[in-house]
Amino acid sequence: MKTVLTYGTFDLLHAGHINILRRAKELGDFLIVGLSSDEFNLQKHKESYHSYEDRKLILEAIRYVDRVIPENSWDQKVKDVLDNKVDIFVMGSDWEGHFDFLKEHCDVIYLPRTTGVSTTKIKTDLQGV
Ligand code: C2G
Repeated sequence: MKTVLTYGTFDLLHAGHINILRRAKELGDFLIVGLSSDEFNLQKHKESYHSYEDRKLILEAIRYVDRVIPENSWDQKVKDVLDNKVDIFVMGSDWEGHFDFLKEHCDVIYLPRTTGVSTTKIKTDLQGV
């Protein structure tokens, strides 16, 4: 069994999120998502609309996602990869190169971001609606 791991906030779920989750799952058999906690989001200078619990509920309803674990810090990835026997780490191309340190533990693949959609754009477009 080939285990894939990815991370994110996944707030206001959109096609870009689904595209990366689908493509990540296509690379293996079991997809684990490290979901940013509300507290960690603050470290990423992000504030999500949905709580961690709701974002987790939504992710767990997606056919591509097999397990959701909390992402509480920048420093947990190596442990997560080892603890979960991860074969492939996947992130969108906006993170190209940021996680190459994981290459000694697993394959690291950056997939092209879906253009034209983002949580920030959704929030901006809906302002004043
Ligand atoms: N993504 C994408 N296309 C978009 C928007 C997002 O492919 N139009 C991808 C991102 O590249 C990322 C994933 O969807 O791989 C989740 O995106 P976010 O929820 O914005 O997560 P991010 O803030 O990038 O958090 O430790 C890693 C961080 O937790 C990543």
